[in-house]
Parts: sequence; structure tokens; C-alpha cells
Amino acid sequence: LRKVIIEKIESVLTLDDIEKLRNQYLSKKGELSQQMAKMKDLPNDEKPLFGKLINEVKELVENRIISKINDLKEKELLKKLENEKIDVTIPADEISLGTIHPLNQVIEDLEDFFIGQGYEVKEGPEVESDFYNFEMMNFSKGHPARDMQDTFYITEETLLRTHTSPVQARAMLEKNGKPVKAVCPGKTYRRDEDDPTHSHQFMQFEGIVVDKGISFANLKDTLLNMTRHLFGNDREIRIRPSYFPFVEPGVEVDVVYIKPDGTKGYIEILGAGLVHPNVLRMGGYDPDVYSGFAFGIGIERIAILKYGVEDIRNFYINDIRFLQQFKGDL
Ligand code: FA5
Repeated sequence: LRKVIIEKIESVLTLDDIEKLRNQYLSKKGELSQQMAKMKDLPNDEKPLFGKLINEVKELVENRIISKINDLKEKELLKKLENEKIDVTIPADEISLGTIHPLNQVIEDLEDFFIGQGYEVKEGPEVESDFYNFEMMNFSKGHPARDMQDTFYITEETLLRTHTSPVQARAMLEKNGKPVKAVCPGKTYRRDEDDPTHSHQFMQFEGIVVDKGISFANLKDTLLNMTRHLFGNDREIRIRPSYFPFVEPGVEVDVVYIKPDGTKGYIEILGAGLVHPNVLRMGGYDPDVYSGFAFGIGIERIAILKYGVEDIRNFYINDIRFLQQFKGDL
């Protein structure tokens, strides 16, 4: 019997089967217990020897089963490790990474440019009050210049900001009469008809500097350095007079581009000027002591010129084939 059992144990291949064997031989009703039961029919002088023998077999079988279980467990583990082995030389599957949106690339580039000159970056709310969007910018109620910026009103007093200029007012008030030098990027909204250069939602990048002795020469220098940074030293630009209620004098900057037929075209990228005395006063500055300049750049227009994009709507339709083209600029 001992030999038979041990052979069986050795030939077992799975943990389930060894469990079955354990039941078959060692459980209360198992074969070895049954053998033990036979002891009562034996003559008294044979009983001790028989008992001892059965117990020895039992112990042996138990030990063998335990070592077999360990054996099998180890084999299973090895097999598992073998299956999970990683071949580090196999080329990895390509992970498709996103790209930084071209408009964000322009914003990040401009932020770097201005931070390098000591500007801080500020943000303001997109749902803005009429007060900051218009009144603090010297558009009184019913001012005809409000028509220049066709507005999405939410209530009579709240609106989607039509430009990033309200952040100028917020930055000035925050400084409590101290000099300010800040840029403010963000989304803006107007009820404009969508066309290749206009979108009802677009982005602007505002700049505001207020200090003693700021002049138009500082503004011109800043704008020239910026356009050179964006488009290179040779790109022709045009600064022409313009009107905004919150600056005096006011200008607009156009960048020259070559049309498909070879003739020159101009695309307007920004409005700017010296901060109007009324705006300075409302912002907490004495206009006889302080002066300042401000500008508001159209981000899409910069991206259109930089990357040769024909239609502003491409920036907003999330066509992955369009966006993938800007990978190289990361
Ligand atoms: C303004 O919004 C002024 N706040 C700019 C300013 C700031 C002037 C500080 C003076 C001092 P304007 O409406 O021209 O100005 O818009 C500024 C720029 O935003 C434009 O030059 C243009 O590049 C861009 N822009 C305006 N409307 C749209 C539109 N619908 N879609 C795309 N870009 C637009």
C-alpha cells in the first residue's frame, strides 16, 4: 500500500489532484483510517506493531504530500514568471501623444517674451460685468463706441467679455496706486459673423504698463520688439492711428503678408495706445503723475500669420490632421 500511495503522489501534476489524494488516504474516512479500523480484529500481540506501521505510513504520506504541494507551487510560480518575462529589446508600441494647441503655443511664446521683460501674467473672468468691460474702459452707458464690440449680454449688467481690457482695470485697482506691468491672455466673445479672419469666440493677449514717465516711444519700442520676436526682423509692419475710448492716442498694428497673387496684404493684429487719463483716474492713478500704455493682440491672427493658416475656424474644429501639424513647434 505504501508503495502504491507514494507512486501516486509522485505522478500527480496539479494541486487539485494532490488534494484529492490527500482526501482519499488521510481523511477520517480515508484508506489509512480504514486500515487502522481493522486493528481491532487482530490478535492483541500484533496490534502495537500494526498501529506503528500504519502511523509511519501515514506520516510518510503526509510528508510526501506536503513536499509535493511545495514542489507544484514552485513550478506554477516559475511558469507564471516565465509567461510574464519582459523582453526589453522589443520595440515599444508607439503612444500617440497630443500636441500643444497652436493658439496655446502662441500664448506661451508671448508669455515667455514678456515675462523676460519683467511683466507678470494675470487672468480675469470671462463672464464679466458691464462695469469692468465697458465703464472702467471709459465707455459710458450708451457710448456709441460700444457698437464697435458687438456683445453677448447675459443680464443687463453681466456679459461675456468682448476684450481682455477689463483685466487692465482689475490689475490697476489691485496695485492700489503702485506701478503695474502685466500681460493677460484669455478668451473673448463677440457677436461677429464667422469668416476666415473672424470668430465669435477668439483669444486676446492684453498688456498694460503704468508708471511715471511712460511715453509713446516705450509703446512703439515694445510693439516693434514683439513683432520682430514673432515674425523676424525683416517682416514689414504698419502702425496707423486708430480710436479706442480707453487710450489717447490710439493705434492699430498691421502685419504685411503676401497674397497668393503676389500682391501685399495687411492683417490687423492688435490695438494699442497710451492709457486715457480717465482710465488712469478710475484705476487709482493721478494722470498728472502717472502715465501708461496698453495693447490688445488677437492671438488667432498671430497664429494665422505665423503658420500660414487660411481660415481661423481651423483652430476650433479640432481636426486632428490640422492639429498634428504643430507637433514640431513643441
Ligand atoms: C480691442 O479689443 C481692444 N481692447 C484692444 C486694445 C487694447 C486697444 C489696449 C488699445 C489698448 P479690437 O476690437 O481691435 O480692439 O480687437 C483687438 C484684436 O483682436 C484685433 O486686432 C484682432 O486681431 C482681434 N479680433 C477682434 N475681433 C476678432 C474676431 N471676431 N475674431 C478674431 N480676432 C478678432
